[in-house]
Amino acid sequence: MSLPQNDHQSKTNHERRALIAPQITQCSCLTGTGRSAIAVVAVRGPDAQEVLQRCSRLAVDQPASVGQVRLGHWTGPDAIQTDPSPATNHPDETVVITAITANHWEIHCHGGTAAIERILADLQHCGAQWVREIRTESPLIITEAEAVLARCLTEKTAAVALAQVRGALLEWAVQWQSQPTSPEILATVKSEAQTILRSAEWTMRIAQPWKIVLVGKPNVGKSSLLNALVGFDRSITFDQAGTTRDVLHTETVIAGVPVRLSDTAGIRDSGEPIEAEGMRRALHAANTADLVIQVEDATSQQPVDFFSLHSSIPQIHVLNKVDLVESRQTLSENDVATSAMTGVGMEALVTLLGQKLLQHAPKPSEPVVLNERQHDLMTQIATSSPEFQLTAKLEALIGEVLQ
Ligand SMILES: Nc1nc2c(ncn2[C@@H]2O[C@H](COP(=O)(O)OP(=O)(O)OP(=O)(O)O)[C@@H](O)[C@H]2O)c(=O)[nH]1
Ligand SMILES: [Mg+2]
Repeated sequence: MSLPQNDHQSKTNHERRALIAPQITQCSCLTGTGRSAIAVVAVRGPDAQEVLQRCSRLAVDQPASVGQVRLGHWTGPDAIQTDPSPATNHPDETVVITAITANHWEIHCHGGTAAIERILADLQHCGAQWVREIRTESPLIITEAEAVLARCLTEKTAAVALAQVRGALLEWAVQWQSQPTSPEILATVKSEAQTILRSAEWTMRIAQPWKIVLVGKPNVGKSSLLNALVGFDRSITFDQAGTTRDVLHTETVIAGVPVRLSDTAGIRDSGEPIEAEGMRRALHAANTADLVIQVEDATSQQPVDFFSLHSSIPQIHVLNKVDLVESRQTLSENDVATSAMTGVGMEALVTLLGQKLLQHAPKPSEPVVLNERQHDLMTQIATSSPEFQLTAKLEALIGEVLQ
């Protein structure tokens, strides 16, 4: 079998990877106990590649590169690699092999206990140490990313955290840490740090749902729109102003982003104490939202009049009940005409919501900051003076290696 060659790796690359791989080669089953369709066995450490080469053969004999997913056969230790049916005690097992890094491999095999036990036994025979859970001597930057990844709710957000677990930000910091500091290097690092910070508002909160709040006058169709967005009757809707009294939440996913939608009481002049409290809560929810959907009634004879909220809060204006009007008013690019009743315009609304939610999202493989600590250090790097101690700040960003 052919696995990635080490000869292209510079010393820096090798050192970088050593930061996120255990010092001895270890193997472990990552999937839970009990039977399942597929199991995943991980091998990590300095001899991971060699151990795999002794036990398996790729279906296509071309070197596998990091990130590739390759079909292969588990032949067992030191079977004759050119013989498709080596005379071992076990028949070949079909597996899928992928290199997460040069020192970190995953074997996806049949989920039955026999296949898992055989693979783990073969790996141990070749010198890997079995552990219940592979604990790496990871620097803080990696363990922080692992903690965020564990809380991510969608594939899109998890992909961003996973890239950091695999070392995107670590590699960025190690790469510059190993360079001699010169004015040119400092300028490049500062500029790259500023680029990383551009997505910080998005990346620092990927483990929490984005707060989207619907506000508007009574009876415009806020609750109906929320129900149409989530696909079930979460809120009571009724042809009477003042139906919704409190703030009502429901969670869903829009464009791969987890969101918490909040329906609120309609805003109008009212002396009724419960309704007034509902309106106070509605405005508070709107002013602390990540995105506000302001709803107006398309049948209203009054000129369209949206509330003025804090200017930093992104907003979408929705003209609802368009099924009841003959001609629509002209809409700007942040406006959508909908009918919660017939579904007209709902797709456009979801598309616009997705655009707003993903406006500052990074590409999944980009280095990003995931928490306040990383953000503070990146800000110091991005705004540093020429005397600034770049290496020390990058070291602080990487953090101590946790045993
Ligand atoms: N024809 C039509 N009727 C709608 C539409 N959206 C909502 N309605 C109706 O309008 C009435 C009010 O809808 P709600 O969703 O309860 O309005 P709301 O804004 O939540 O009202 P409050 O909770 O009182 O503030 C209900 O009878 C709905 O069925 C729409 O797009 N078209
Ligand atoms: Mg309502």
